[in-house]
Amino acid sequence: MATKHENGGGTVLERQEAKLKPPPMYQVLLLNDDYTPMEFVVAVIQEYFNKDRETATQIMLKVHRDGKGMCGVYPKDIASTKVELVLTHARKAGHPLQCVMEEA
Ligand code: TYC
Repeated sequence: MATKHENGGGTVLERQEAKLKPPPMYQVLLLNDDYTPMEFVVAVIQEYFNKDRETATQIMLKVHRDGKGMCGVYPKDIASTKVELVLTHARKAGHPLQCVMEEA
């Protein structure tokens, strides 16, 4: 990566790797509740977080036991979109499932 600086006659390409910080990443978490069916949660984790059935089941059981669990880590806009898609899907199905993001 380089940036252009005009300097009279020519253009200088200046290195700037050291100035560029990686973008902040966000964990997407599911929260436990007493009403959303386990099977629905497993399907959500498979569909929206690209996990296989075994991994999705383990994440769901961790949420069920511990109250919350991480489904993935993404840049801010992708994490935000996943939260909205999961919440919309859950509400359409009539389930109170909660999905949140927090900086990793
Ligand atoms: N606790 C729910 C039940 O017993 C299952 C569940 C798991 C709900 C994970 C939400 O994020 C969740 N049916």
